[in-house]
Order: sequence, then structure tokens, then C-alpha cells
Amino acid sequence: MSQYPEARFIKSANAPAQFVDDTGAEVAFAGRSNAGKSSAINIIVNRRQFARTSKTPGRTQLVNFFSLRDDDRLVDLPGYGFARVAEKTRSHWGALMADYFEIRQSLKGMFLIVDIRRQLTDFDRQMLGFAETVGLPTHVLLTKTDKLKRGQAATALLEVKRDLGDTATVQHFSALTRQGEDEARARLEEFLALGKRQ
Ligand SMILES: Nc1nc2c(ncn2[C@@H]2O[C@H](COP(=O)(O)OP(=O)(O)OP(=O)(O)O)[C@@H](O)[C@H]2O)c(=O)[nH]1
Ligand SMILES: [Mg+2]
Repeated sequence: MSQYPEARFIKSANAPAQFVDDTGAEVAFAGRSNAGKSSAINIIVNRRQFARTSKTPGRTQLVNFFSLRDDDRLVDLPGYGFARVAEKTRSHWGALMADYFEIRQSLKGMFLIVDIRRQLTDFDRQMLGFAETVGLPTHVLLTKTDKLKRGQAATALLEVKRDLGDTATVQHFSALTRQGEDEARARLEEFLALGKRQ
């Protein structure tokens, strides 16, 4: 059963005016296009095709708001880093993300989704930069762990840990085998609870 039986899609936004009311607590899922953001959300909420996944990178260019329960939300941010995209689209993405991180009072934490077979990209660092600027705690899901042998996965985790230093926590994750789902949910709940204490 889903840990979030009341979870539901609220709306997609293409501009700050369309963002949902800035109350309660929300956690944003960011990451390179095709890294597995929507798949990770589906595992955490335990519902297939809750957030739409796709084999075509860059399809989700909107900020997608989901309610987890009451005033707790999860936000699927548009993916980045795909090559065949117009400069205009890319600058729209940058402005939208800068606005989002700056404006949202209810934003309590960021999940950065990184394909374990790649190192952190410049775009990942840009997202880490946004989060750091506004003092946002960040947790990295090194996803698609199932694609690597155990030893390789362990090495990759250490490398990313070293790279991140104190800026973020990091864990293995797989939407295929569900590795790391409990740890991810626990971290998500920690972030949402941060909102309640403030
Ligand atoms: N093997 C494996 N495949 C995965 C995993 N997570 C995602 N995928 C696959 O990777 C592809 C992209 O996944 P999505 O979840 O749609 O990625 P996304 O980050 O939401 O992509 P955009 O919305 O385009 O930014 C899909 O074909 C998924 O089935 C995983 O943990 N293991
Ligand atoms: Mg997606």
C-alpha cells in the first residue's frame, strides 16, 4: 500500500503566477533530464505512472505540483541538460528555476536525482548552487544503481560523496529494484518536518 494514500497531482506551472499557494511544506525533485526524477517519485509514493515517466528526455518542461497529504507537497521540476533544445527554452528554464527557488517559502528541501553512471554535471552544480543560496538542505539520490555492479556502485557513491562534501547527503537508489526507497522516504519526511518546526 502507498504510504501516501491521499497523494494526488495538483497542477503544472510554466510561470511563477501559476505556482500553487505557498503554504505548508514542499520538497522539490531536480535533476538532469532522463535521470529518473519521475520514476523516483513513483517509487516513493508507490504508484505507477503517478508522475509521468518518459523515454524521451526533456518532455517535462513544467513545474509539476503534487499533494502528498494535507499541506505537504512534492514538486517534480523540469529536467535539464538535454542537448537538442533551443537557447530560448534553456534560458526560460534558468529563469523559472531561479524564481522558484527564490520565491518559495514552503520549499523545505531538495532531492537531486543523479544517474549513478554519470558524475555531477554543471547543471547539477547549478541546482546545488540555487539550494545553497537559499540555505536549502539537499539529498542526492544516485539512481539507476541497478545498472552497475555492486563494487562499481560503491565506488561511484564514494566519489560523489567526496565531491559534495558537506553540501548534501547522498544514497543509492533504484526505481527498478526499489533499492533505497525506505531511506529516501525517511529523508523526505525529515525535510517536510523541518517546515513544521519553523
Ligand atoms: N534501470 C533503471 N531505469 C530507470 C531507473 N529510473 C528511471 N529509469 C528509466 O529512465 C528513463 C527516464 O526516467 P524518468 O523517470 O522519466 O526521468 P526524468 O528525470 O523524470 O526525465 P524528464 O522528465 O524528461 O526530465 C525511463 O525509461 C525510466 O524507466 C532506475 O532506477 N533503473
Ligand atoms: Mg520526469
